[in-house]
Amino acid sequence: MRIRFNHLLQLCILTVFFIAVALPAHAKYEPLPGEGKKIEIGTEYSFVYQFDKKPQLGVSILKIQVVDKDGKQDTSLKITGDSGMPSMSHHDTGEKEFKLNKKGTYLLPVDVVMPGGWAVKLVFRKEDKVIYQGIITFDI
Ligand SMILES: [Cu+2]
Repeated sequence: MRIRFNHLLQLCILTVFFIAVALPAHAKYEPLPGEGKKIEIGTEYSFVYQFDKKPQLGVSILKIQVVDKDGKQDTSLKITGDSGMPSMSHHDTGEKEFKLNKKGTYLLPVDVVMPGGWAVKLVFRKEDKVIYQGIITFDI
């Protein structure tokens, strides 16, 4: 009896440990408000995002515009997006870099290959240092 109880206790401690480790890693991605809403990155930058059309099956383009604290457009950041279905890992694209167009808008194609819940995890870097992480979720 005593050994079983100890095992149970160990299992509990392990479970609590894994939850404590796993949750903050997940929570690092701030859930983003809707399209077109201004999102602050610290005090230096802010951005808005928008899809070229309401996301549907097929490729949608995710567009991001960054401005500095004076409201001037900024293209010095590196942005990556990892799109996939949180409920299944086999669609995950891994971190793909947004491409800048001539107008200084960051663009990333998001390929929605099946109906369900989708997420795009965004990472913003300034000189290779991560300054912001956010997640966009939507249902098709
Ligand atoms: Cu799927």
